[in-house]
Amino acid sequence: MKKLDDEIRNEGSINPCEFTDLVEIKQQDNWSINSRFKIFNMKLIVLLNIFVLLSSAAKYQVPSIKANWHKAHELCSSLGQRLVSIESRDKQSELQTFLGTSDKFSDFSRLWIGASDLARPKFYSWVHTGRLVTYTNWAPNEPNGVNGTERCIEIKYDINLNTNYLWNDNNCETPFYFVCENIENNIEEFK
Ligand SMILES: [Ca+2]
Repeated sequence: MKKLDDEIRNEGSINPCEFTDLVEIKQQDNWSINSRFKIFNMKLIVLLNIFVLLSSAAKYQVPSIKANWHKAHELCSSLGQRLVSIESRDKQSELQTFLGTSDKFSDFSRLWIGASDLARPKFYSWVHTGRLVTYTNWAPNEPNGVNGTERCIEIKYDINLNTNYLWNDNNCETPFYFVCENIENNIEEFK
């Protein structure tokens, strides 16, 4: 009877060799879990970046046509959008991210944005809201209003320049590509 009790008691025990194997399996499991966690994090980061790009791509567009500033304003309106406003550094950064993915954007790009001083010389305002331009990203020595003919704002990219995506006032009649953006239903914008 004692022999039988000993056999039953020992049935659930683990000999030293089996225990070593289990520790190795446990370590392998931990490594596997850590690796899978890292891969999951990497996938999550990639997905978030794709989401940001798709979100900005859906918000902005560069139509496949060059137009003077006035026509650009009309065309954006006809698309249910507006010529883009850039009211902050964050918005400027967001737009730059989008432009880098646009097929109309090249190493030497010039695009109209929605500001001019047509309403009042030397006082730039956003065409969609009439608000004065406060945040600016002018290129050096701009706006220079050459001969009084440069009244509309473009955003410029030149791969040879150290600084880019800077603003310049230019002749409103010059045909450039332009950036339209969705109109946000934000009543605060008009207050
Ligand atoms: Ca200029």
